[in-house]
Amino acid sequence: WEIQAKRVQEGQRKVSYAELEQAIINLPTPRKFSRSLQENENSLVTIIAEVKRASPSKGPLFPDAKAGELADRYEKAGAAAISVLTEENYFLGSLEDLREVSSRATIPVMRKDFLIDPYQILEARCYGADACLLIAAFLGPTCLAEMCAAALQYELQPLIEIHGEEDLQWTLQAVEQNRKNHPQWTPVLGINARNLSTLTVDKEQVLRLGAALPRDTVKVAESGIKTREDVERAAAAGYDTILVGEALVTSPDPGEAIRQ
Ligand code: IGP
Repeated sequence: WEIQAKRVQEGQRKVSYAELEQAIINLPTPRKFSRSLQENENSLVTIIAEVKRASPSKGPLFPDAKAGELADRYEKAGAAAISVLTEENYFLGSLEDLREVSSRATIPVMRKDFLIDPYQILEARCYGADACLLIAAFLGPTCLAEMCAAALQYELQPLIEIHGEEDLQWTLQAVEQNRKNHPQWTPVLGINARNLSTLTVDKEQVLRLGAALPRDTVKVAESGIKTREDVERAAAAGYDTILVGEALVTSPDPGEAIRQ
């Protein structure tokens, strides 16, 4: 499947870049994503719980439910942060879902989409996001570093997603570059087990690449986490946090699934 992510052309923008920049001046400071992920009292890992209505591999998952209600359950059950898919074609998400979740949550909220333009980062901030996903393999080295700079400039913490050795190197470069301007920044780095072209999940890859992530970062294991054993293996491989979507949205009791 081809992701139709395009830079948002000026003519297509309902609101101009300058207007968004103006609008964020009056917004409250975003909630601290990395700090929340690090606040782990006595569980193996912290959890980013995802609001995902559908996926390209599974089709609709919970298409009619209310995003805000699901997010409430996640938060009550102890999730450290919430990820909201805003991609409309494959994941049936929306910026409205992001707004709804963010207006009710007290924990940090991340915009998850195939972001490629700083305009979308500003948009995320306006719809209440505290963090945003940046997919290294999708952006390439130069664009990744630029998007990372834009996110930090607008006070959003990026979760940089890595799939293999090459984009891991791009990520480490982007981190090093951006740390010069943001010495206090604690990078949040995720290894995604799902191959973006084949959609298959390789859990071994996550365990292997996890070892290559720098110490002073928050390490996130993403995709295909379903059982207690998956969680234990991620924790044993040094991950601080897990990102879980499908297993939670399809669970009869998402809150209980998190508590377990
Ligand atoms: C969640 P799962 O297997 O628990 O539903 O996976 C998350 O990792 C997955 O939704 C995801 C994703 C992405 C979706 C990871 N990276 C990038 C869209 C785009």
